[in-house]
Amino acid sequence: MAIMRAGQAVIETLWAEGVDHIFGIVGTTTNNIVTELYGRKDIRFLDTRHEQSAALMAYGYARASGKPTACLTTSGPGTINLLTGIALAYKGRAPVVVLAGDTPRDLIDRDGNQAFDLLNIFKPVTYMARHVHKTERIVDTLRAAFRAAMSGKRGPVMLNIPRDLLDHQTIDFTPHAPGSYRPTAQRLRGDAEAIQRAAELLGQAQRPVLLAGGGVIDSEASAEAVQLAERLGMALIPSYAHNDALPNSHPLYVGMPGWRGSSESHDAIYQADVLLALGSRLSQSTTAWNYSIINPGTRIIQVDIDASEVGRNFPVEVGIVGDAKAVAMQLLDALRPSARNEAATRPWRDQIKALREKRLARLAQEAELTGDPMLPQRVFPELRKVLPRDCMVTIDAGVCPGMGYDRLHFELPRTMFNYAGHGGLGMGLCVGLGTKLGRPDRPAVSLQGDGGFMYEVQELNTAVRWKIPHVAIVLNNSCHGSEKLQQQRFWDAKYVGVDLDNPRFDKVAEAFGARGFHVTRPQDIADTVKAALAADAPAVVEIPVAQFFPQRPSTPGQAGDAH
Ligand SMILES: Cc1ncc(C[n+]2csc(CCOP(=O)(O)OP(=O)(O)O)c2C)c(N)n1
Ligand SMILES: [Mg+2]
Repeated sequence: MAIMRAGQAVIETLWAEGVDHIFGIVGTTTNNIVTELYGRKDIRFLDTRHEQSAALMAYGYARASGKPTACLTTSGPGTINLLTGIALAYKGRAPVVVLAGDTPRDLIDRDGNQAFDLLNIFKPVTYMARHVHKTERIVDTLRAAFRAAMSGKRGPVMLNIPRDLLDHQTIDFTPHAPGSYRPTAQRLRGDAEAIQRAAELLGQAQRPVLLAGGGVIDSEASAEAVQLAERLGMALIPSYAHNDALPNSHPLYVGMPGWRGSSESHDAIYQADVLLALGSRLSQSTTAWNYSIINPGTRIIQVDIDASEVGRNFPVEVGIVGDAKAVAMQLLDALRPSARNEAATRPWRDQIKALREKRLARLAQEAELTGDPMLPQRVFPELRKVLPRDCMVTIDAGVCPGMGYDRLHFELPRTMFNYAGHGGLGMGLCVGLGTKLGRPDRPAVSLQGDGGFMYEVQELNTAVRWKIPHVAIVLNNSCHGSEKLQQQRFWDAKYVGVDLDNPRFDKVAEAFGARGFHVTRPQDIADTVKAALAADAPAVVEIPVAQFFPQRPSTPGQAGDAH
C-alpha cells in the first residue's frame, strides 16, 4: 500500500495492464492524469490532432498488438469526438479503455459548460460505460473496466470520471497483477459431447470446409486450423476481412468470401457438405445472411466464444461455445481414431486445388491491364510483389481500397485490418498508424482512396511528430468512387456529391514534413512503395487511378451492399 496522487494511481493501474500508449487530446478535466506522465518513457501520451484519430489509432494498436490500450479525453465534445473510433472498436472487438474527464460532480445535470450525458452516448458502443462516484473507487472501477474489455469477446469500455475526484486527491494504492481481478488464461473448452458429434460429422464429410473467423486470430488458432484442414482435406477459407487468420500460401487456401471476395471461395463453400465455422459468427459480410453463399443443405458446426452468436444467423447441426484454439485442439484429439485417409479426401483436395489455381490465375491476369490513368485493379499485382510477408495492411472503405480484400495475400495473423463491419470511411490512415505503434517490429501500410484519406489527413502531423514510419497508399480517382459507380449504374448517372477536387497528396505530405511520392506508371509502383517503406519515416504514395471500370454484376441484397 502506498499513498499517491489519484492520477498517478490511474496511470499505475493502466501500466499494470501493459498499457504503454494513451491516445487523446488534453483538457482541463484530464490534466490531473496526463501530467503524471511527465518524464515517463514507459507509458506515453500520444497526442493526436483530433479525438476521432485517437480512437482510431487505439483500435489499430489493440488489434495489431492483441493488447488493451486506452484513450484519455476531456468532457463533452472531446469525448464525443471519440465516438466513431470507439464504435469501430466495438464492431472490431478491440479492448480500448476510454477515460473521460467529466465536469465536477456539483456541476453535473445542470446543463453546464461541456456537460453531456456521456454514458448514454457511449452505452450502445461499449461493453461497459460507468460513472465513478468516489475517489476511493477509481482504481477498482478501472480494473472492472479491464475485466469487461478483456474477458470473452473483447471490446471497448468507458469510464466517466468527474474531475473533482482526481484534482489534487490522493489514493491509498495497492498494486495487483491483472490475473487477480480478471481471468487472464482464457481457454474455454467446448462441451465434450458436442466435440464428439462434431468430430464424427467431420470424419465422414466428403467436401468439408473450414471457415476461419476473427476468433481464430484472437485465440491464435491458425496453426490448429491448418492442422485440422490438412488432416481432413478441408478447404481453408477465412471469414470476411480475416484473410490473415490463415496462411494464404497454403495449398488448401482458396480465398475470402463475401461481397468483395472471390467467387472461387463461394464455389467451395456452396459445395461443402460440412462447414466448420471456427471462431466465426457467420456475419452478413461473409455469408450475405441468405443462401446465396452457404448451401441450405450444408451441415454447419459453429464454434464461438460468445454463446449468443451460436446459431444466431444460420441453423447449426452442432453448436460449440468455446475458445477457437481450445476447440480446434479438442477436435484434433477427437478425430485421431477416425481421421480419413489421404485417398478418401483426394477428389475434394483436387477440386480445392483447381479453385485455388483459378483464383490465382485470375489475379495474375490483371498485370496485363492497360489504361491511362491505370485501372485500380492494375495496382495490386505490383503491391503483391513488394509488400513484405509480415507487412500490416489497413484497408479503408471505398471501391479501390476494397479491391485489396480479394487481391492481397496475407501470411501472418494480425496483418490485415479494416472497418470491421463498422463501415466508416476515413479510418485507414489512423488505424494504420495505430498498427505501427502496436507492432513497431512490422512494416505498416494503409490503403485508401482520396475521399478516405482527406478525413484524417491532419494526422500526418502526428505521424511526423511521433516519428511513425507508416506508408499511406492513396488510390486517387478524384471522386467518391464507390458512390459514383452506384449513381452511374442505378441512378441514371445523376452525379451529386461524388466528384472531388484534391490537392496533390505527395505535396501535402511534404508540407507536413512527411515523404511524398507520386506514381503514374504501373511499372514504377513496386520500386516506389519499396522506397517509401525503406524511408523509415511517415510517407504518402499517391497513385492516380481511373474512375470507371467493368464491374461484376451484383445481386440486390448481397452481403455488404450498404456503404
Ligand atoms: C463515415 C462514412 N461516410 C460515408 C460513407 C459512404 N461511402 C462509402 S465509400 C465512399 C466513397 C469513398 O471514396 P474514396 O475514399 O475516394 O474511395 P473510392 O471509392 O473512390 O475508391 C463513401 C462516401 C461511409 N462508408 N462512411
Ligand atoms: Mg476516390
